[in-house]
Amino acid sequence: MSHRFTKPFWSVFCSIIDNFGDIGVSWRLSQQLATEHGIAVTLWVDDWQAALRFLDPLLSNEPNPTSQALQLQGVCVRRWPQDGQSCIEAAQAAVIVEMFGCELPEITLRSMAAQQPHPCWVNLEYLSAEDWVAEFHGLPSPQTIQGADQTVTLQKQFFLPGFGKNTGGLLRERTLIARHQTWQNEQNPLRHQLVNAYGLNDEPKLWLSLFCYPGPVLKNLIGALKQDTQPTVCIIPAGGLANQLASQLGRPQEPTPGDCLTLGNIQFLVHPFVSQPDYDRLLSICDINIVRGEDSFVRAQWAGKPMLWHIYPQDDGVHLDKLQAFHSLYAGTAKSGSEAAALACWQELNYRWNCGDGIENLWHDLRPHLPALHSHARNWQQKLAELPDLTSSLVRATGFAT
Ligand code: TRH
Repeated sequence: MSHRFTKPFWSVFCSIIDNFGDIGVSWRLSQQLATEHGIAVTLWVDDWQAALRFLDPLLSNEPNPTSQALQLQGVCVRRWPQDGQSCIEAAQAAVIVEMFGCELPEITLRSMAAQQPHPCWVNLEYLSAEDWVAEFHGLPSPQTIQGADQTVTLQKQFFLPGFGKNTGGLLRERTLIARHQTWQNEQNPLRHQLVNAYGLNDEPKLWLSLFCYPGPVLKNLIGALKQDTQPTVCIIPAGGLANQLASQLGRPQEPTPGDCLTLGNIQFLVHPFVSQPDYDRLLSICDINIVRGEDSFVRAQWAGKPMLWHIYPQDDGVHLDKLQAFHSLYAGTAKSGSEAAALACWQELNYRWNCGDGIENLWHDLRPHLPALHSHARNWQQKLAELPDLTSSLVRATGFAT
């Protein structure tokens, strides 16, 4: 497919359901389209205040409280079209990306139908390691739009991220693997900066980052970690998760960035919510990353370090099928008997933990397997990096390859 647009303009629509996963992925994609593919992108977000909170670590100035748009790193971030004019403007794009099946404004749809040629329309879906992803990736989904005087059928295309070559792949910036290499070469000084910043007395032996959902899983994890006999640090973002941790440790006050909470041999360092690149650096220098949702889960894999994944829980329990699909794929690439044994132990722990069970014994059993898990995580990172990255695949699929 080729396009008449010389300076392509894309509209990316993001509805922020909860947390920062939806905006996290949408921002990453938009930014990569702009900086690596020279595409003019407008990212439309429905929850403007949540978007500002997420982007805050990247902003040099406090945004004007009444503004509805900002220009950041080559991306125009705008408040979801509120009036007829901006709905029409949003539709004047060469490509419309609907993130995670969010519903586009009615006027935008009608305006897309009125354009010749119609914009290319893509629904970028959530990530899953399940087999059906390869079958559904790229399929068209005809949409009937009722225009002013006629009915028009637009083709919406499914674009499904995934771990295999017949999927849309994963978001990966061009320099990401090299940046991890650099951070890991500088791991000791980078860790030392944190030791100094938090005034720790001992150099910890084990470094963890912790970003799971609040609730019983945190309690079960703390129950397991507190048995550790060597000095451990666990870096946790300020907010709901750190508040639950503090209340479980019997601290009356909500912790703030810079606080350090101690439990036996573990020191929990309360960290500010940092920018995505700074979060990548944190993942790079930890021994185990405990991540969640979609984006932090993918970023932990790019860090090439062992991880635990708290999958986004769904009421109908389908998340456990998704979890097991990923386990099979990940553990299926073990390169030695020791990696296979490590991954069997890891799988059991990660599954039981996601089911809300206690994991004290499993955590104890996992610890000697860390070197094998690390070597597997590095191989997995390299294997994934052989696939095309999601943004390049999307640009190609829409006919804008440079
Ligand atoms: O936001 P998440 O919990 O999960 C999402 C949403 O809940 C979404 O509705 C759901 O559908 C989806 O999961 C499956 O977690 P996730 O995806 O890891 O997103 C968090 C983002 O925040 C990610 O881009 C990483 C980023 N982040 C930072 O930039 N700085 C930080 O300090 C931390 C801890 C995270």
